[in-house]
Amino acid sequence: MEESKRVIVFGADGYIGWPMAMHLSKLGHSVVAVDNLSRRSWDREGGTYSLIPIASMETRVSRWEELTGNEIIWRNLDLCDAEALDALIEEFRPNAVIHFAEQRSAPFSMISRDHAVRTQVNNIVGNLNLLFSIHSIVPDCHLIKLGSMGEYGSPNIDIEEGYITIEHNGRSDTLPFPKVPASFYHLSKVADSQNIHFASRTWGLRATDLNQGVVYGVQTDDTVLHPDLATRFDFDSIWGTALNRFCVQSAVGEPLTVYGKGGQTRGYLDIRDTMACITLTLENPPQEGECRVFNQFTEQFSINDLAGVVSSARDKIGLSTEIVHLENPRVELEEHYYNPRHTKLMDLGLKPHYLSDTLVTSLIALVEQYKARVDSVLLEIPSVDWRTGGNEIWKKYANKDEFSFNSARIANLIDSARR
Ligand code: NAD
Ligand code: USQ
Repeated sequence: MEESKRVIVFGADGYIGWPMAMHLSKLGHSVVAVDNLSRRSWDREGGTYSLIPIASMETRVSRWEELTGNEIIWRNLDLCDAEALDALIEEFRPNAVIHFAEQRSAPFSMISRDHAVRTQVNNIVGNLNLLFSIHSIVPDCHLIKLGSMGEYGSPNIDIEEGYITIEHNGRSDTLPFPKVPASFYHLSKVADSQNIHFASRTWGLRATDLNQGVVYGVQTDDTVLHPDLATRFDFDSIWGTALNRFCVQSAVGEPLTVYGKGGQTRGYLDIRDTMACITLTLENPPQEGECRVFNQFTEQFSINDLAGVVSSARDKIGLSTEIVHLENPRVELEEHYYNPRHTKLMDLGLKPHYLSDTLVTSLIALVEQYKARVDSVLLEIPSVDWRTGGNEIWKKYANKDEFSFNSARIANLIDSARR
């Protein structure tokens, strides 16, 4: 193993943060797990939940220590609380921090003005606070920040890893790659990336900005050790990714909801590869003043590809699946060129897992195990409309008799979204 490091994982109660905290603890690092549990309260607010039951942070940490003998220090803290953050950084003086702690749903950020403001304030202020704490207390600390491939959008040229050399009117420069994101959530990530780049240039901060694709899978070497160590699996139209939703829709006999033409293409990676990418990033820190950008994904698929893969996996076990093309609630290109470079993590030694190998054995089997917990209303509600927000579309569909929705439930969802 590499030398042991003091690492703070921010967002450690989340889908990726919890497996990451266990993984680093198992590797012998001193791990502090931090979260303000906002994700659990956003679930309560919108009536959503993880398909796989998840334990409290206290239970997770004590089960982990009991089973493995490895310690994880747990702290409930909001990154937007600058004073508390400074005190935490002073107390642990980390060699590296891994920052997952953001509102991460594009549809959530498009529900209303309030949701857009909450998303951008939470994400941009939290990240900025962290930059200041590192600069003033532990200037050599390596910031590993989770960005998103969606920051780039889908330009009609190859996407580079963070920077592009441009020749213009006889002169040339290497500049941050242009970004044209498609939600207020993704825009918050672009602002974070700019702030990190600025802090590196100005203060000499060491940073790695990981433009991650869509992550799938819930089984790592550690999450499978005990049900108390499981990580979350979202399937509703606010938090569930298209792939998760397709797996659940097919399990309960609902059609797969492809938005628009389905040519929307994105990068994807297995959660075990997320663990590997971040570990490789941690073990290979940047120089003082260097702001590295890695495009973190292993394969790319269109939404039609994903629907096809899920439906043929179900066919193999004798269950047929219908695919429907719904009017697209998002404003995005539905057919486009997509060719992002993603070699830097491979160069550091990443050995990818592939969706075709894990879909049936892992994802589909697991969803089958928990399908009795699915509330179909959460699958059926059309996602938030980018043009009108969430409240409007929920109201529109709740009033239509031909939809098989439970209207009392929908009314509750609308009320809580207004709050
Ligand atoms: P998640 O919502 O499951 O976890 C995020 C965690 O951060 C939650 O537990 C939440 O309570 C916490 N949090 C949010 N704001 C906080 C604050 N101000 N202070 C302290 N804690 C706070 O999300 P995830 O899927 O695990 O994603 C983790 C990170 O990776 C996010 O930044 C996300 O944007 C990024 N990312 C995720 C994916 C994906 O497919 N899941 C893909 C690309 C990038
Ligand atoms: N889509 C469907 N049907 C659905 C749900 C979504 O066709 O039922 C489509 C969307 O219109 C979109 C595509 O699937 O074109 C991807 O949407 P998604 O919900 O699977 O994922 P996205 O909104 O892009 O967000 C997820 C994570 C986010 C992360 C991002 C990585 O929620 O945190 O940043 O993936 S990336 O896509 O690279 O930006």
